[in-house]
Amino acid sequence: MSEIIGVTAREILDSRGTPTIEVDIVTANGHLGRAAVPSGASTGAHEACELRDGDKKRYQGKGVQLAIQNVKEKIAPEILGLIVTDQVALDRLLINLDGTENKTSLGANAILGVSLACAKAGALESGLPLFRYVGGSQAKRLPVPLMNVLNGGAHANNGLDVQEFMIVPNVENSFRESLRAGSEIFHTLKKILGKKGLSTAVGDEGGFAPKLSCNEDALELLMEAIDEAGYKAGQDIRLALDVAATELFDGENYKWEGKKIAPTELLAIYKKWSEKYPMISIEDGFSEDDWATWKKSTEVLGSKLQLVGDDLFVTNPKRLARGIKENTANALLVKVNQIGTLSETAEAVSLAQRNRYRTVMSHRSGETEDATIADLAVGMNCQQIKTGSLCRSDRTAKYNQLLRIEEALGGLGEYWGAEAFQNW
Ligand code: 2PG
Ligand code: MG
Repeated sequence: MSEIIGVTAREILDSRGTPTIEVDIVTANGHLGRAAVPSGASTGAHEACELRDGDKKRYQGKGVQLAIQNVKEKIAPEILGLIVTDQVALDRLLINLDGTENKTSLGANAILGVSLACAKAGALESGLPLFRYVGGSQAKRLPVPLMNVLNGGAHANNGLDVQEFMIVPNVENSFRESLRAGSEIFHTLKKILGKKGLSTAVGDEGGFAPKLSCNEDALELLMEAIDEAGYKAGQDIRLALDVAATELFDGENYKWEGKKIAPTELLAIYKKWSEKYPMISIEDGFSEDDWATWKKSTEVLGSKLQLVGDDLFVTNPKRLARGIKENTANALLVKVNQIGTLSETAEAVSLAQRNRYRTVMSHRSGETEDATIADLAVGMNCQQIKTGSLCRSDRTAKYNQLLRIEEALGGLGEYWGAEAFQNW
């Protein structure tokens, strides 16, 4: 295995047209690992720091020149000469070099770009596809996708409180066929929206973003589309939500359809929906620091529903450890840029899996053509992946990479299917 001989970074544009950082790492054997960093809109307060320039004259303050400077001037001199496959040592070095709790000194975007580019160069150096390099010889399971076909919240301007209305396919116990089902339902939904005179323009994650009169109308639309596409809701397809409730919380109540409702009222709505619809998973049903309601909701709904902590855990092993100790939530959303290195991501995933929390590898609403998370989902044996809708290349790039992985595995690949959930 050869050493790192080149490190560089550049400013590129993400799917929202906002700058982000891309890092290249070159090895002595001539391999090039390249990684681009994603960016959220509904970010949690406890996430690792995304360093932006704040210079209002460039990209409205969103430039990433400082992060790039940190890669070139502070990180590169420290990692040149390291063996590229020593990922844990490299990540530890980056964490120590930064020296802060939330990576505020170098920026988690700078650090993550280097960490992932190194992993990709390491995979090439080893002659392995990334999922194999990360997961070893036994990595062979394809995750179930949670497909965000109707967008609201911070990802659209249609006034819907819930950020993501998702369909969850488990068709013919195959990733490929489940993807096909998702696409067919997506296109059927488009026709239905058109017939009803509703907008078919899409939000940040490629899902439709029509103006509806209430959140439940979105669930009804999904049920209609599933049926009309020829699938059975509750059998082939289930429903999932990301409420992103941190965005709705004022410290006491939740904003809901123009009113303010108490946490217990919101919990009652989820309970009603879970009885009325084939709901399988609710992410961020409550705010990131509303631990009390989170715990209560786990008592009330946790045996029936998957309850996913996103802003609650921010892929941080420390916050996840608290959740495990306090019986709060039962699944972890995994976002590489919430924590900032590959090794810490793997640590969070492993902690979740050892404690029987399900793991959902996830994109951000601001993405790029980089499809690394598809490989990480398989490599880290995540039961599920959340990577948006069935259109827009920033989203389909990840599905397409999963198709390639499925093909590479030949007959030996397995779809997580029903087993991905506590009770499909
Ligand atoms: C989420 C994500 C991704 P964002 O809340 O789960 O869907 O959105 O990247 O805007 O935080
Ligand atoms: Mg979320």
